[in-house]
Amino acid sequence: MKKRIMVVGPTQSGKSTLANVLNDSTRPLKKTQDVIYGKNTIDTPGSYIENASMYKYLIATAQTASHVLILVDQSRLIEVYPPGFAKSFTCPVVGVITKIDSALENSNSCIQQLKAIGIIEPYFWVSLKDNSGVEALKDYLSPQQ
Ligand SMILES: Nc1nc2c(ncn2[C@@H]2O[C@H](COP(=O)(O)OP(=O)(O)O)[C@@H](O)[C@H]2O)c(=O)[nH]1
Ligand SMILES: [Mg+2]
Repeated sequence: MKKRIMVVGPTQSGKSTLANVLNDSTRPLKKTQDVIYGKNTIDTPGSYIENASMYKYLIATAQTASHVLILVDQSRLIEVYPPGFAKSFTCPVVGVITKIDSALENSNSCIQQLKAIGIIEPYFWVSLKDNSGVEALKDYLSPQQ
């Protein structure tokens, strides 16, 4: 079975936008309670990380993933991830800070969150508004590596 990149994050953190970029697609950004399999990605609902009772679905879905991307939204500081959550996954976990075009003052808090989740660097800083940081992330995730 083909392994895909799983995208995890709270509602509105930019998961579906990032999935589109990783799929070179323009699927409409509609809110969904379902897992969406794209060409290269598994886009998960925000509710899966916003409710502890749903973590088991994230962990089960990650069984077929090549990587798990954990998104932290710089524009809106909220703490949804439990400490050490990265250890729930057997595949590599990658920290991605999204919406870096806004609220620069939050950047240190985003790093602290990723550390508390138990993710090791490098972290990837992306803005999908101006597509910054996307190529570095794509290169890191590409199968040749
Ligand atoms: N300013 C800014 N807005 C973004 C960025 N990425 C996504 N958005 C917007 O944030 C909103 C939520 O994005 P979406 O991908 O649907 O988030 P999801 O709920 O995590 O799937 C949409 O209106 C996007 O256009 C970004 O890098 N910068
Ligand atoms: Mg979405």
